[in-house]
Amino acid sequence: MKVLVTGGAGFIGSNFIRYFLSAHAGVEIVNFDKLTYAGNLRNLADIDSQPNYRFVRADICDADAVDGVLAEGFDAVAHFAAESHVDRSIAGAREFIRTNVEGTWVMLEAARKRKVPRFLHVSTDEVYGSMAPKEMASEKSELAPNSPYAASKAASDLMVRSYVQTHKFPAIITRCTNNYGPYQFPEKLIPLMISNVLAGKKLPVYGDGLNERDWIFVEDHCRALDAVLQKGRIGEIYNIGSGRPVPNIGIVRSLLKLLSAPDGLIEFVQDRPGHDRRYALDDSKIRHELGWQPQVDLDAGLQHTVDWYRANGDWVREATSGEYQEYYEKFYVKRRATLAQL
Ligand code: NAD
Ligand code: TDX
Repeated sequence: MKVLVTGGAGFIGSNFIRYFLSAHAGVEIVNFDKLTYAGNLRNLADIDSQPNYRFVRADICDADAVDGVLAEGFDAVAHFAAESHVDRSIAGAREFIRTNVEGTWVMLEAARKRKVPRFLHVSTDEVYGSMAPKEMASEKSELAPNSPYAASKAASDLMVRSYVQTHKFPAIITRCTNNYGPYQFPEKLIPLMISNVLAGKKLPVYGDGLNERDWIFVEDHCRALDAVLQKGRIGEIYNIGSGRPVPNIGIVRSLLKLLSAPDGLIEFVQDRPGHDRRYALDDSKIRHELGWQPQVDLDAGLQHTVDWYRANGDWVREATSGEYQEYYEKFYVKRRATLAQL
């Protein structure tokens, strides 16, 4: 199976590539990524010289670049590339519209022309908006996005749907809850809190800290995506979650405990505008239909994540200083040139 992964230098994409290459023999992956601030090729440093993996630096909005790669022929596209941080979408939504909406359309159009047999669109629970206490969103729930990020993802989901309906395009949509784990950029709640504790900084908790998120360990998400890619039904949507929403303050206190740091580091700060109170998903469809279920419980996943950030101080330092952005020119290009000469 040859898969084009977009956004593979980001958090979930890089975990997916590592997982997919180790889970299946004889597969091939091309990683297509623009390397925005969120793209870090260091995430794949351990596999970037494997012969069944290749990186292409390009923008999904560049139709010629996308078509040029798809011309090679692929069995599937796994489309992760997106602007993904809610706070950045509040500061400015332009890139979210460009990459998430226009970029997804470019991908769909190119994949349709090249007759790609399977297209996995990786989306989010945020498209359903905020849930009331005890309420859970199923795949049939209405879309009610509240942030510009969520609205851009909902728009991309609807564009995918239109290609399925109009062009009989073979796409599947997944909507997952909040991911955490190794290689997550320290702007998102869990890696930000861990790296702030390690740097002796305060932990900014928005509002009253009682907003709930349903955290899933990134490898469980990758396993779910693999199952959908292999066995999911074309035209369907699959929710993916862990079934256990937790208030943010609970997560922050658990991290402090694991890091043996005092609660006094917590600082309640001004709330995020339009801050969704609660995300919760009914994911019984993927569990029943594809036999998937999460394998890593929250305590074990948080422990593993804290251990990883502690053991990878260089990665954290480079991610925080911006040094990681030099990795492509300084190391990746050179290493590939050396390998090509051998
Ligand atoms: P991320 O921000 O860590 O990575 C995004 C990647 O996309 C980066 O490598 C970046 O360089 C690349 N990219 C951005 N714009 C691009 C463009 N125009 N062309 C090519 N590449 C581009 O994101 P993530 O957290 O890994 O999320 C991946 C996908 O999963 C996104 O579609 C996101 O909406 C979705 N998702 C994320 C979560 C979560 O908790 N992080 C949960 C559910 C769904
Ligand atoms: O400094 C912070 N303090 C804080 O209290 C940050 C960065 C976040 N928060 C809160 C806001 C949210 O309630 O923590 C919660 C999680 O925040 P984020 O990590 O920014 O994630 P969220 O906004 O929930 O969105 C995430 O999950 C769904 C991903 O960023 C999205 O890409 C994904 O689609």
